[in-house]
Amino acid sequence: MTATTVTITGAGGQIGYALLFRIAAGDMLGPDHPVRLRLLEIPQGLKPAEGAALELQDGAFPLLRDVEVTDDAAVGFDGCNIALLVGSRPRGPGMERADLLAANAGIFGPQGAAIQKHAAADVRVVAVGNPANTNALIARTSAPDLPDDRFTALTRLDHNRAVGQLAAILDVSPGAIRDVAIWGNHSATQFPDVAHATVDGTPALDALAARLGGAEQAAAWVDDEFVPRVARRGAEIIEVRGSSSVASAANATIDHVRDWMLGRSDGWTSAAVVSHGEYGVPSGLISSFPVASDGSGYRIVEGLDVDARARARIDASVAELVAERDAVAAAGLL
Ligand code: NAX
Repeated sequence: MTATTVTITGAGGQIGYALLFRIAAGDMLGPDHPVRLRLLEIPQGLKPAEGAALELQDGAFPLLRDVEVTDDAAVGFDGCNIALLVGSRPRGPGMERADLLAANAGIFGPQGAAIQKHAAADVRVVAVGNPANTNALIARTSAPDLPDDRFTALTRLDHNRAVGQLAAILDVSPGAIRDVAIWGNHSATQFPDVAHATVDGTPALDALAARLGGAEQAAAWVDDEFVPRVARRGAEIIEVRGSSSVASAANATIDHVRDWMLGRSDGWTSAAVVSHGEYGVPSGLISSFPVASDGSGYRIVEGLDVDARARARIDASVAELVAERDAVAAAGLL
């Protein structure tokens, strides 16, 4: 089998370190699928990336064909089939949101252009670095010759967090839960939606009502505990752990790519993909939707009922995405 070339930006960082060994072990593309890794960093990040490359060698992974560390995007994206855009500029003290968007546009714009120029024709891209949806949009806009469906942003961690919370309250395995959805932005405005979710085939809302003593109690738990907890889980992890999510973010990135490349049979998942107007989300925005995959690409699950409360929450998160897009455009960066 031909090796797949996976480029990881920010590979010298924390999520990069958690990703590399799982990719090399075959967790992302399958136990028979050889991989070639390209670790793209900025000059300050080269040493940790080089150290990780030494450790990859020491892992003696049978599937790992080759590892290259570089700070040159032309080399890093050369022949790339899967681009994991993890490296980004974090928010510094006193930094305004507009400054953060601009700093990241300066990263994701050139990377999008380099992907168009140097990557393989079948390249697929996922933005992990925050603000992930808008960073993906910037990369997408900088690669106009590539199709829309090659560009995604990661909301799978939010999706997995939602499944984890449901599994915990219902005391079931996460594997029993299907068809949770994350809508909107990967931010505190996101809408984790259980309206269509099932637990071992039973509607999740019925299972919650049985567990919590009634439909009213179930609705209150969803609105007052579940939605805010999932949306703010990143902050909770920082409070408890003293550092942001790393292994769970790497795990979600692997889930996102595996389902995208290989397909999934057990219901839908969530990913931020380019809208073509589905569910009233403005065309061109990269927003999270429920998505299905047969391995040929992510497809937005259409035709779901969206009630007035869900509509309002989706609209609020999409309004934030529009504001991010407009801020970047106003600065001449889109
Ligand atoms: P780290 O600060 O540990 O690593 C970031 C790495 O990126 C550094 O090694 C840095 O040198 C490198 N880098 C910076 N600019 C670069 C560029 N232009 N080209 C290549 N590399 C570059 O952060 P880490 O904990 O790994 O997090 C990475 C990103 O993931 C952050 O933006 C973070 O906010 C984001 N996250 C996104 C999540 C999601 O669900 N979408 C969840 C986890 C995480 O918060």
